Amino acid sequence: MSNLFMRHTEAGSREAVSSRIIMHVDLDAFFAAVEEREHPEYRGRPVVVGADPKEGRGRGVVSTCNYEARRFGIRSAMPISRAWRLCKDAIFLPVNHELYQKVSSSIIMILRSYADKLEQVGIDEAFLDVSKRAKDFTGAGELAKAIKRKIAEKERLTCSVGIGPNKLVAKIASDYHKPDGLTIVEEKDVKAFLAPLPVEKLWGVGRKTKVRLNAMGICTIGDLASYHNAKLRDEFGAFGVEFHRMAHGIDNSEVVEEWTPKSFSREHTFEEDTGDQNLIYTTADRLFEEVERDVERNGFTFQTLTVKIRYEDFETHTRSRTLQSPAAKPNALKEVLHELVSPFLESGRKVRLVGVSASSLSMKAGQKTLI
Ligand code: TTP
Ligand code: MG
Repeated sequence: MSNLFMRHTEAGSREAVSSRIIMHVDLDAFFAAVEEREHPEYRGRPVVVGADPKEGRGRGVVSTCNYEARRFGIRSAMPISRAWRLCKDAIFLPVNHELYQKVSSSIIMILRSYADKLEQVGIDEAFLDVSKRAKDFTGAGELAKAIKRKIAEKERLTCSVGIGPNKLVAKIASDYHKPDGLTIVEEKDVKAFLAPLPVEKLWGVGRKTKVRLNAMGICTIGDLASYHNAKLRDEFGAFGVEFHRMAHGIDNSEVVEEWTPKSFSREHTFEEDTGDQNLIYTTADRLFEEVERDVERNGFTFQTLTVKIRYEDFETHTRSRTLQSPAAKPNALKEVLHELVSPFLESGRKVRLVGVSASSLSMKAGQKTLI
């Protein structure tokens, strides 16, 4: 297959564009799989990585769990107490970030050796542009099998791979068959592949957008693709137009070599809901110091500071401030932090969780390191 094909542009003219072959690789049950690898005696048993369940009294959340635990209905981000009730016999483990980070770096290095261009998008996933490496989609499938073999051999882990003509399709394809999947969607099959999938599989369609789309009678990506473009624009503005393009499987975004994390954040769930303002401020200070250290260590500066508060009834709010210059002094930043926290405490409501995040990151001058 030639890597050149003719595309009809929106203006109706024809232009030659080079077709791309993009791969998305996502590790299966990443944190839990690493733990299983380190402790072969856990194999075959449900494993949950996250906060301490404290026999059902634990107040944090599940980071992830293996597929055995998923059979009990346990999922990422679920309260750990609920996970415990769903499967008391599961093996509950704390998050060992340092270890997962090490494994992640080694996997990214393996992936890099198979790609023309690689974009890491999270701790356990990456996009690979393999247009030059693979002659066609069949060749890309062989490449994916070689990658899977290499990861199994070197890191004793499995991953799921999606291959498509762009990042959007590749990402949806890698999620299509998990764990240990390989899904190849050629350009000619894109619309048929996407059509039956629920709309929330598309980028940017979160829970609220899904509800609005469903209310308009749009449940599948196929429904969205055949919906009036103009009506979508009326309802969602520029996003509506983008949704329509995505529903047709169009995505021209490049695989960008240098991935920059969007933010660094930390949060803390109190042992007991608290109205103790002193405790809330000192916890926010500690989280802020940890976040600042992460930002610094990874060679970034940040400009936006966000505080998250969850009240005892789970109502959650955030408040942000964008600073004029990124290099403010730590003490001045703490003042900003306290100004962000204080309005949340005025009502006297008890607080369950406090979180701090730093975003609008830029690379420090002269630095070229990535996580
Ligand atoms: P994911 O790739 O979303 O999940 P996963 O690898 O555990 O499982 P899957 O087989 O479905 O891909 O996330 C990668 C890691 O990021 C995950 O192992 C743990 C962490 N994580 C959290 O800490 N909290 C979360 O809410 C999610 C979704 C992930
Ligand atoms: Mg994963």
